[in-house]
Amino acid sequence: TSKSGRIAFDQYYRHDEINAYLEQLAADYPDIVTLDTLGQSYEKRDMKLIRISSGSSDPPKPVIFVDAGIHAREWIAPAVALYLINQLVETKDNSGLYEGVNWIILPSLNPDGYEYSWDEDRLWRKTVSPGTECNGCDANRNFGFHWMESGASSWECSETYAGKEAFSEVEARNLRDYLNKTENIEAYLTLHSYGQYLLYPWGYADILCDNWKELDDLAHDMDDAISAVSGTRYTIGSSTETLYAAAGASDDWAMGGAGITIVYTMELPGGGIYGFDLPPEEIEGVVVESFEGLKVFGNYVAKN
Ligand code: ING
Ligand code: ZN
Repeated sequence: TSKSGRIAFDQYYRHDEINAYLEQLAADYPDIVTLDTLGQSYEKRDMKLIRISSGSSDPPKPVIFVDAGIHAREWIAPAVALYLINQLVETKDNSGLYEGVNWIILPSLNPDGYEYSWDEDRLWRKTVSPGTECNGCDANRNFGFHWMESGASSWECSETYAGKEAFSEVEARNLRDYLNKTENIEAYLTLHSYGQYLLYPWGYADILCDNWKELDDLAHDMDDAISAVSGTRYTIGSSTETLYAAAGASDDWAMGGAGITIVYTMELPGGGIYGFDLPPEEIEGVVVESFEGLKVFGNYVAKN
């Protein structure tokens, strides 16, 4: 097993263990790490995030925001976020990656659903907020930008139930409020699985965002860096043209609501019987190759 710092990438971690790791980094690396919280989930779990910065803020640096775990069952996503954190903070060689940019990383955006996927139903996707007939809402259909216009359901029991109203879910509201109040966020990337896609807006309709060509080019550079490690290839394009139309996703809101210009949904590789249950022994390969893509992403934001 490989252990870099005090975390290993041959297993998945519970929400509490993820938070404990972030706390440990804040204690051990106070010069570059500060902890913050997005707020609490429906079941009052703390949604911790970590800011990684070399300190000097004059002139202010662009900020990259990365989240993972909005969908409970996509366990490889928090693992990739943790590896990104681990490599940025605990590997001296990587300090150049936060010279020109500040990173804010939130590894567990749907902690209640994530814990439910450990304890009750491995394939749980949604939040756990109670309904009448069925519980939970697809938080990635709950954001208030062209909400419910496509690819989302008004039926509570659907896997893509968009909620009673936009931002019905506290987790989505917490992300909205944080992105709104934080200055200089120039890039947003949300980690999902599976299928190996690098997707950019728009997801709500078959329309391309203004800077789609820039996003397409950068995604190809990220894909090249990933495939150089292992041969893994990503499919690149807008969410609608590449996968399907779906309104209310966090990436569309990051661009359309928060005004962030460099925006991706990254669908990591799958594995196991259902695709979401990548075996623990395959975590390492995925986190290592994905990090190469995230480096390209970070360096681009730092220089542009
Ligand atoms: N896929 C994303 C989903 O929420 C997506 C794909 C993202 C579609 C953004 C449209 C917009 O359905 C997974 N695996 O969750
Ligand atoms: Zn997902």
